[in-house]
Amino acid sequence: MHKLIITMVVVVFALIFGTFGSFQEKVLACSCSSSTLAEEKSDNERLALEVEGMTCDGCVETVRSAIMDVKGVVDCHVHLPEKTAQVVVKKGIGSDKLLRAVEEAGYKARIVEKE
Ligand SMILES: [Cu+2]
Repeated sequence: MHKLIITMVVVVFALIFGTFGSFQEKVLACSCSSSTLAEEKSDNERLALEVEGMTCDGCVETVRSAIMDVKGVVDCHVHLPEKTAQVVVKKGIGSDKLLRAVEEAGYKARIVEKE
């Protein structure tokens, strides 16, 4: 009789732990998909442009707004002393669009670095 009770207790525990096991899997699966979302958020790439012809802060602002107007551009920092523009774009955005935008604003640009 005691053996039967012990067996039943073991079976019940096994069932509980079995359920918990799949529950944990579900929780893990959940956190996995949320980390995929986080990766989608950082699904950007950085481009460094060398910009020719900038002489003052006005130029910097012109170049910056020209780049920011390009669809897919997330962020842009233009540095006058280094004559560079650090641009964060959504992956898959052609860098030629950025170069064209800068040229249309009256400056020359080329890609110096791509991560
Ligand atoms: Cu200027």
